[in-house]
Amino acid sequence: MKATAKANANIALIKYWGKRDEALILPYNSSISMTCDAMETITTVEFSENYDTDTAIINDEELSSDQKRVYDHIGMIRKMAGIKEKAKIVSESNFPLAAGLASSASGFAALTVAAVAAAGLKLPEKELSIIARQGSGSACRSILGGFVEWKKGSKSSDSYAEQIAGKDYWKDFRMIATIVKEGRKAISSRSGMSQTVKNSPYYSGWLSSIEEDLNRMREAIRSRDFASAGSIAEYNALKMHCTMMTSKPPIMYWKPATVEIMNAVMAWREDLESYFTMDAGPNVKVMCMKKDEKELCQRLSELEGVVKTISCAPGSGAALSQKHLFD
Ligand code: 2P0
Repeated sequence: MKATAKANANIALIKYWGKRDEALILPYNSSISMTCDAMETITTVEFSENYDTDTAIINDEELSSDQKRVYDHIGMIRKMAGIKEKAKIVSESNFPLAAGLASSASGFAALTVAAVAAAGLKLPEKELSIIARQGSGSACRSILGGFVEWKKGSKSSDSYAEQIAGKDYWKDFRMIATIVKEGRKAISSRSGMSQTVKNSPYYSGWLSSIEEDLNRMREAIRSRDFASAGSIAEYNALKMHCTMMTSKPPIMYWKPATVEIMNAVMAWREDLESYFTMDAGPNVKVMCMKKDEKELCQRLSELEGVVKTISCAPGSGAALSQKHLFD
């Protein structure tokens, strides 16, 4: 059987950084994100007796068998469905991969929804989120649209994402992914967070400040308070990066252009209210309200190190589509 799904990327306002269980991908802390409408992955999965092995083609490149995560994920879903057929997977994203732009989030969310349907299963969002989480933690948030919280839970069955507010609740919120010249990241977030948990002296400080950030962010979203949401998100991202920079060896995702954008956003704030957040890569995501979107994109693209901007409004959760990527 064949099925196709679409999923948007998500950008965290309160970050996930560190696993208490690396096999099941259970996080040390809950996180909150916005699903982003302009960054999308489409994936078609077909299980068939005609295939001798699992194959995956991602943005026109075939994955080798040692890129195990995708094949492990398919294997897990195949086992759940009690089927034997091998799978063909074709996936396309409309934004740069592996640059701290949440490509694994939209990728594993789309893969989960497509593979579950192709395997003949019908599952509620909660179960899809639990499955997506085991492919890539942040993917559990991309199952849902709008503003989303991934509850850390106490075990696998209660660690999944729930919606705080739908995509139409705060339509004017914008997340502008600002792509810099330096490109792809040097160290994967998976190994980066594992090292940080092991040896950053500030990781305990990160964890002890999270509950307050989560409470304040939920409240800022519910009351559509942009100054609070932006400033809490910005400070939360800086705290996360400080835990990375103080691990051994240090993890430094920032490039000169990253710092240039952060400084510019702070300087512009007097006449143009915006806030920044960064993930496991050199690109910066800048938050603003719709009324300032055009002017902000213009100013960002005039900065020396900026290649392009991708402006996102709150987007939909993952969903099946009738348009397959192969016959
Ligand atoms: C986040 N990031 O909350 C954080 C902030 C990066 C920085 O989730 O190992 O690709 O597959 O669970 O989900 C990136 O981590 O890591 C991430 P795995 P994932 O968005």
